[in-house]
Amino acid sequence: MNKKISRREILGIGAATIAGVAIAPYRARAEDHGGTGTEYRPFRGYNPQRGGERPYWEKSYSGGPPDVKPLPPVLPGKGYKPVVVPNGAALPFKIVDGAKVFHLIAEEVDHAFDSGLRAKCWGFNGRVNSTVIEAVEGERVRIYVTNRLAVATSIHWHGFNLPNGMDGVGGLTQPYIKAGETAKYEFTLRQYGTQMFHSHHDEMTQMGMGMIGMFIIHPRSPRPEYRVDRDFSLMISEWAVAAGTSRPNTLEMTDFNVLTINGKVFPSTVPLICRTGDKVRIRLGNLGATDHHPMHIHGHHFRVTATDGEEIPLSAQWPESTVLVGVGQTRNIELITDAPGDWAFHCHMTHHVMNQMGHDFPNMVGVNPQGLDEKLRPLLPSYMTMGHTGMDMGRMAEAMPYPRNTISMKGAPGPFGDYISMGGLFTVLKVRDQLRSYDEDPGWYQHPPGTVALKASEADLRRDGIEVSKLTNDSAAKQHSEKKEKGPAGH
Ligand SMILES: [Cu+2]
Repeated sequence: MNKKISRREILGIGAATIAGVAIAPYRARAEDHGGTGTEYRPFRGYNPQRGGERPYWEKSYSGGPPDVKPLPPVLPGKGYKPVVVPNGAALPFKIVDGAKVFHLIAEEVDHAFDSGLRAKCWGFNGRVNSTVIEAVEGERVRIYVTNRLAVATSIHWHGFNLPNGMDGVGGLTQPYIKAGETAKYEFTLRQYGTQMFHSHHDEMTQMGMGMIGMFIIHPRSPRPEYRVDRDFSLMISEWAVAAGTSRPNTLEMTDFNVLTINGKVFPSTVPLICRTGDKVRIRLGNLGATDHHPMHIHGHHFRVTATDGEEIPLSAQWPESTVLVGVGQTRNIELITDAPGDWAFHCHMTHHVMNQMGHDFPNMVGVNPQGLDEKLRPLLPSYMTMGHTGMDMGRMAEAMPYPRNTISMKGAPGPFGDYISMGGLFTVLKVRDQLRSYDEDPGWYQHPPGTVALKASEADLRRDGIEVSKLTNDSAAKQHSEKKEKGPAGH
């Protein structure tokens, strides 16, 4: 968890951009780069003054001439602040004749979900689930897709207003991109918001193998409130990787055992590092196969500010600490990180914060396995009944032999010497008063004295009349019923 994060991982700016390769002058003239219709006019967006006057029926902004004249390209750091992609990076681009040119390469990737679990997945440009395309409203984008897989594919731009023939549904709106071929997509971004892209050919296999990504479009003329200190992009997905195997099973429909953020399970998810008082946006996308994920933050509340790329008027936003991100949906949440600490941010489905969980076990909770273990040991010397103490297996896992290519169901050593009994769809929001840099993990939170839940002292127990030595199951029940009859003490 304390590894140094490279600046590139954090900034997510492509190498070509940094090196300044083939970048045209910042202010290219609009008429230089394609499109014969009228010039694109930035979406007015939500106007706080006009918020309540939205008509019941409103155009979806998808209509209009598909060949609008684009606006000049904008560079990261000049017209927008790049998103932060934990465990990933933005795709490099170059600018040619006023268009932003991207090269997406679909290929097999030997992917590490965690240090102990690798699988042959399919992804883009050497990454799985964590290659982000980032652009600005009104820009012309030209995206080459090279298919280095052994099978055909096509790429869909999920949530985009674009010409039908650029929509990327294999066989419906375009011919397949066959093995070895390179296709060209080109359109003008007539919107802004958090969108996604994914394979739209044999989806069950190809998306299940990892062919998904986030596509962030920044507004051309952002309102002052759009500016944040931290802008995170998190893609959620789910996988079925049986212990000992090295390929995701894309036939699985319900029993997923590897739940990921940007392709990683906890504890390999890079934490979200913030300063106290930062304005923070977290963009969440879900392109898993089946499951919706209620993403829950600790110690804070947020507002859901955008759904599927459309902003929610301020008057319609409400505070939450859990946002449901359904399959195929994006949600933007915004908050001020005003409480220092190491705060959990995770899916609230309890089976989704486990790693490589198998579900075909008998229920052993509360069973005393001693006799059974003794009987079986002559036959199987290393036999150990599992599950009778629950699934708190972090430490036990260290002592037990593991099948090849598996990871502990949950667990990472924490700051108190105990395991953090979480895995999967779990990350940590690290908020600090002082940070050397956003790019460096600040380590575990140093709690102010007296602010950690520790074992109660004898003095505490005595002062508050908490008698634990005399408690039996019966006396606990008796105390409870006495209380009910008499009402709360002192009344
Ligand atoms: Cu979940």
